[in-house]
Amino acid sequence: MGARPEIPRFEERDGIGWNEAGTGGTMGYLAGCRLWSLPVNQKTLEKPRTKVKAKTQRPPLWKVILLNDDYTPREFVVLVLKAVFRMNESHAYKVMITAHQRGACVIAVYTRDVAETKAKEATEMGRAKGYPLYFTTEKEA
Ligand code: TYC
Repeated sequence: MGARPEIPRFEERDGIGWNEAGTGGTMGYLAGCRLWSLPVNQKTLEKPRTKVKAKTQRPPLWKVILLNDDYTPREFVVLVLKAVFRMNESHAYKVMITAHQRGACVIAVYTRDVAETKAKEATEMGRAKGYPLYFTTEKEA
């Protein structure tokens, strides 16, 4: 006869991949994982033919936005950005001046909890000194 193919057949039935060996055995795969194997000959392909799609999802990110006002001293804004958002002097200055000139500036993105906590903390630092400094949050598109 000689009808048996060199490469074992692979079919999918009932969500299970069946990899039939040339002479000796059968292997079952479900979603790319080997379920069992019986003695097989050398021609059996061990590599799963189905790919498992990764289902991990990143959490949505939230922007922290700094709003300009006419009263908070520039140096104080820089101080808060360094303290709460761990910016160095030159980055904090650039962020402050962007908010000052354009009215607002997205300063960082975090998970929702972290963004809200930092925005509150930074706003509270201004409030404690009697400044209207304000940080808000917004979900990233
Ligand atoms: N506009 C303020 C001033 O001229 C400084 C300032 C900058 C305040 C950025 C808030 O988000 C701000 N003193």
